[in-house]
Amino acid sequence: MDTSKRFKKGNSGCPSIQCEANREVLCNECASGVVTAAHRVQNRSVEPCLFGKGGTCCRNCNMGPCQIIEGVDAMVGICGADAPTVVARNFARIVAGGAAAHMDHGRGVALAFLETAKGETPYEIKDGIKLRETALRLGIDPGEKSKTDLAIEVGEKLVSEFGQQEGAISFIKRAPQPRQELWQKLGVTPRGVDREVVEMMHRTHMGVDQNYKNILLQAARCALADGWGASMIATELSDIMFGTPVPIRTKVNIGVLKKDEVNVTVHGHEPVLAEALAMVANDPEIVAECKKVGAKGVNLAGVCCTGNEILMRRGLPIAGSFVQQEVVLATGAVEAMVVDVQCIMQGVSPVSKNYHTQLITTSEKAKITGAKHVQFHEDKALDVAKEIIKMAIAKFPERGKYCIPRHEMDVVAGFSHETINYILGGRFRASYKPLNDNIINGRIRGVAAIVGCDNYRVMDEVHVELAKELIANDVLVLVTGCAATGIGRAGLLSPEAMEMAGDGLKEVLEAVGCPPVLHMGSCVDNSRLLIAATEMVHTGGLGNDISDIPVVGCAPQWMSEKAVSIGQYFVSSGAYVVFGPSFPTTGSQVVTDFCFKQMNDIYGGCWDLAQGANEFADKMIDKINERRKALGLDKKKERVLFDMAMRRELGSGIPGMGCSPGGHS
Ligand code: SF4
Ligand code: MSK
Repeated sequence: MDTSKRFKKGNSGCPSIQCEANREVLCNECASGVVTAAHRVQNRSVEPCLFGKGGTCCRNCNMGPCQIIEGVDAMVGICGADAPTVVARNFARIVAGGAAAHMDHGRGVALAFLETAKGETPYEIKDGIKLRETALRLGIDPGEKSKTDLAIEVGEKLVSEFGQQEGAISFIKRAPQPRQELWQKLGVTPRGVDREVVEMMHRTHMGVDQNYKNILLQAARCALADGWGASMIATELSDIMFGTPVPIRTKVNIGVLKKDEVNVTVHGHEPVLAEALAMVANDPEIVAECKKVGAKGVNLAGVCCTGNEILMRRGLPIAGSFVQQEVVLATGAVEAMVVDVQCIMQGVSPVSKNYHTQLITTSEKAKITGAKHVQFHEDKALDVAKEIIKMAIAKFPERGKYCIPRHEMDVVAGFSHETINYILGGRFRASYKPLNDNIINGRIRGVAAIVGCDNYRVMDEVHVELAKELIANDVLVLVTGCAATGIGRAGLLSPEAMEMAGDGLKEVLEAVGCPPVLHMGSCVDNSRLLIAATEMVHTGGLGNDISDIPVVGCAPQWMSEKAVSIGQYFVSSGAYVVFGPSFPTTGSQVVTDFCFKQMNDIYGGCWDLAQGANEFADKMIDKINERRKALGLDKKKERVLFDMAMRRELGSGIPGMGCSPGGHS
């Protein structure tokens, strides 16, 4: 079937969306005939199935599919499975799916690291200090070992943890001691990375684990193997290999595409190919090829989390978040979109067919009908990167009508845990002490993480409005993933945005000179947030565990299974996590109560659900205040309540605002 024709009939045109950059592209003649997710979501005539939405549809065996209704005796599965069992199984499989994606990403980075350590790739070991620190954490004595020998030992140890069967994964020891003891007591300490996903899939097979609490314990173990295992391995080894991020200025939004350069967008998640493309983009051979076709050079820009990886480390711009991936192509100005794995909509293939754009897949795990496949190999990284860029250059003369919107926004990114430590304490006394002190003295109310995807089913600017409300209430905000890109588009990732912060937070930000919202990286980099929270505990004065500190998290527009795995590893680590606009267990009140209430008794952290920026802010600030009270820090800090007029007031003066592409007007 020719998928390029599939979405063309009758539903293209100018969709109703709030995002100015997206509207400028999709309502332009250059996008005529193009159909994107913005159109598909509008034209969908069937609402999501209630059984699927609430987690009560089971298709784990061929006696089904069975649709279950909690409390109705006749509406259990043919096998007798009740709603809590089915909902817990479905939830656990979402966690396993998300964790598996991070695990395969982490394994890829670890194998590339080992090859690099052995001198078999063009990459290098850039951060020798972090290599030594990581070795020590793994129980490896760096002694007088050469960088090469040490890197090989570290690489071999971490690669082995993917297939480890017994014991505990190494980075779990970075968690606060009481947390490690709790996990041990509950039996949720991950034994190996892959093992926990395999066991999760086994236990949710027909006729195995049929106690929802027991299923959810393994879901916790599986998620912890992601956060404190695979994701942390991916982040730490990427930092050692490609450099630990430091603050860097760059731009985001579709306007970063260039009219006189060959635009190559890198989309997906893995940093290895994007790094290679960045290494060759200014090669004299490539520059000469560009000249031949009348282009000034190659403009490398990111989409989704591959974008966040090269933004954090190289300062390359991000053209779009998840919901903008097809819109970026609909500019008609992209010579090649190069994709690796995860969050790549199949819709990019038919959209690319409307233009000269070459869609290129590069992973044997992720091929797309209609795309050209160029297999990436780390050992030939630069050759493959040059081949891809030359394909893009060859497309430049074929560029037809195009429309690059004027929207782009300055951002400052690159806030790794190490950087925050340095900014707060300085090179010689790097420490989180100033952060803890300012939380204790009340200038900073607490810390909130806004993470995860953007989503065409969400109706308004939740990320941006929420971030504004949090900082105005003296809450320092940390962001990752596509939420970071959306918040960046609205101007909140620049130091100038400190004007929107409450007086206390502003005073601190002025002293250290950083934005009120700190971009900490891609979705695997949520492991940086675990380390930051742990560091706050170790610094002292805010309790003994992550469940004590005034820190909360949220994913208001979650889309991917990875977000659920991330949420669960934060909950199991003691954080309060709010998701929206829906939660996948609502078909069972029993399981939902367990996630929203009883998990708090078990882990000191739990899930919650909210819709709209106000409700998110209410719940998150209430939880921060509750934790402050428990720590005896509740003397100050009246809550500032926001109405729409106040929001507009805060937004004024920030050009290019109003770009949550999920929003329908
Ligand atoms: Fe139905 Fe049970 Fe089979 Fe699920 S496992 S499809 S509930 S019979
Ligand atoms: S890319 S997982 S849409 S953050 Fe990491 Fe963005 Fe969510 Fe994909």
